[in-house]
Amino acid sequence: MISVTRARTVASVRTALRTVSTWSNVPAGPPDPILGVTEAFKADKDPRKINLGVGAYRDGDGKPYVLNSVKKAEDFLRASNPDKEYLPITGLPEFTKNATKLAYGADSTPLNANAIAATQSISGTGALRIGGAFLARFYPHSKVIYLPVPSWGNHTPIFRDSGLEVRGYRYFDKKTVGLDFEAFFRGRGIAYYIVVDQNAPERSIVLLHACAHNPTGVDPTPAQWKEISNIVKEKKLFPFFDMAYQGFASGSTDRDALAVRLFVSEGHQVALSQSFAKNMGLYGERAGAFSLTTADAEEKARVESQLKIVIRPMYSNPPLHGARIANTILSRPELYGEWEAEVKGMADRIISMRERLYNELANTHKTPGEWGHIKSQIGMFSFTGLTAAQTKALAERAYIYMTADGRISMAGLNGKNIDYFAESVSRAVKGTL
Ligand code: KET
Repeated sequence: MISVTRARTVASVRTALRTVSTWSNVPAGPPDPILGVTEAFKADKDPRKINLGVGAYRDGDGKPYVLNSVKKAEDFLRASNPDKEYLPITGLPEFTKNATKLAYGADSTPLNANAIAATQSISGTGALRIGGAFLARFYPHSKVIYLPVPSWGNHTPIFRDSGLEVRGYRYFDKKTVGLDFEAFFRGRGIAYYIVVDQNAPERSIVLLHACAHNPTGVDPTPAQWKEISNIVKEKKLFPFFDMAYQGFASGSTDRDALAVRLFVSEGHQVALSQSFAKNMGLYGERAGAFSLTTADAEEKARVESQLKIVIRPMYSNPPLHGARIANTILSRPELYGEWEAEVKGMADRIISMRERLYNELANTHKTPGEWGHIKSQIGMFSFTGLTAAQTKALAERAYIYMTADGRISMAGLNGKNIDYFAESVSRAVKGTL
């Protein structure tokens, strides 16, 4: 037990420190719009609570899911007793080779595989950050990047911190809960939305979600991608693809790479961010890749030399384990086959939840409004159209957590919680919660 005098001394030192501390002027920042939802969920003690905030897959019992192909790859790695040496600055060379093959296609003609400059990255976020920093330093034509509105909440801070100027292009139409058709058709055809900002300078950088657009779940059709490619070409824009969900949109990694492969075959040079967080369930392992298509092997070598100079002062070199797991799966045919089936299994479970949620909302509970978008949207998320007030009420009165824009991670729903969820949403919409 401490004495009264000692307690007083401690208290007065604390008060003094508070007034003189170097950090006394640091303002408290807001919680992260996505990861902050997980913090609020964890703090909630109600057994009925549901977390539909962060995009992380859950199995039919609501549990985090470690893929069998990942477990087998880890067994294989353990048996091979690998060392823990530093990786090269750009990571595990076989991993980047196999990761880019997954994105651009095994038959990468007309792309010369020896002309893809690539580096391992700290998952998709790290890939975007490296790409942003590289473009800010070396893209000769512009420092402006256009993001879809809305986009993943972290895109703006990533590119702003990379040294680029962030602007938005219209993407989503709140009225139809689909692609912004008014913008699409105004003046000039279906892909007009990319340049809907008439003042968008030629040669700006434009960020495109390769598949499973986050947060809207609304993707262009193949024909619309072709139009977008034409406009990008005409405006001489530079396309930067964020592919965080390859396999999650359709269940097929090949089909989900359509946009990237189309752009390459149409002669575009592209930048690409890849993540293995979602499609291999390697969230915390932070396995990803950043790549740029270049003219030839000599140019690739020059570009990679500069990627190293960007990366080395940031984090020196990337972590080993996740890249080893991903590479083992990508390079061993028996694991690759099992992984592809598991990706499809995850995508299919999400699609079945969409069907069921639609039925519950529209038919069982006769929820006011149009709910067809729950079924038509693609990928991990549904952009429900719920208002900020409704999402707040759902958290406070039904212990259901989602981002304030009404996005739900469909993977957080399962046979056990979907009825409670649908009923609560219905009551929130009717104002009876
Ligand atoms: N791009 C997009 C579009 C994306 O949704 C995410 C993650 C990432 C990149 C980066 O993921 P990484 O884990 O760095 O490979 N999105 C989910 C998680 C998060 O916000 O960090 C989410 O939207 O819930």
